Amino acid sequence: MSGLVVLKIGGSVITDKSKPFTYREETVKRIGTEVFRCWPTSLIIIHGGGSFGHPIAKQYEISKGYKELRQLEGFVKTMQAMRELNSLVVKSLVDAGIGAVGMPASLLFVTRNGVIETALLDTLFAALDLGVIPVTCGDVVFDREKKFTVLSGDNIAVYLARRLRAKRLVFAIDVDGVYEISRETGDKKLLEELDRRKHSTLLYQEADDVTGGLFNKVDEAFNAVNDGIEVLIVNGLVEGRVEAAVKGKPVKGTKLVK
Ligand code: IP8
Repeated sequence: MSGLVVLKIGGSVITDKSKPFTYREETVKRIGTEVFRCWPTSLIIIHGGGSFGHPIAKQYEISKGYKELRQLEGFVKTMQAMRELNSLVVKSLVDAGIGAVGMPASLLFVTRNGVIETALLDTLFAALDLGVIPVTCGDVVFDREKKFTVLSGDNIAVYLARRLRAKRLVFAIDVDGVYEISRETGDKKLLEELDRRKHSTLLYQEADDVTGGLFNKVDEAFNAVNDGIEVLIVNGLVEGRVEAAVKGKPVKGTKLVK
């Protein structure tokens, strides 16, 4: 699908991560209007877990897989929280005038040791074919080894971009891109371009996310870069950046390069 763009919107953009279950409706509606202006670009949207999915998944240690009975409660509660967040995101996008269809990832993917092994993508393909936007999310999923795990929206975004041969993969996060932080002075410099070698030398802030934060996102995204997909990381909290990135126009952010 040569014209396809995959857009991952971070949980820190769509929720306030400092307060459980705090949805940023106005932000998602504003991103929705930007996405609306990208029509007729073929698009898949994936969003993160933010203050809906991560606190519960962390509390019940869902990423470790099934160890004890009490985790089942955490598994279903995390799934419930992500369904709720997915519905809220889809509603805001529809309010912005977009034909958006929610598809929680727990129904699309089965993993083995956290890696996607089965992807049931018929409904996603049908939606794309119809010209409506599939909206999936990081989620708890069934896992063939661990019984269950957490599948990050970042991994889903890279998987779909590679499998569907997208032309561009855009990550909307809550800062301007990837920064180089000086070990001596602590000064921060936004990297307009980042290659894998440099990535392995950078200091990344310790992630509070159960799925590994910015390091995991960038590390995983280099697999898409290797496949020739353009990968951009932009600030989703700043008006206009998502639109420019999806359209392939010049934009402040970090481009991953070989
Ligand atoms: O925020 C994680 O997705 P991410 C989803 O994209 C859950 O890493 C359930 C915590």
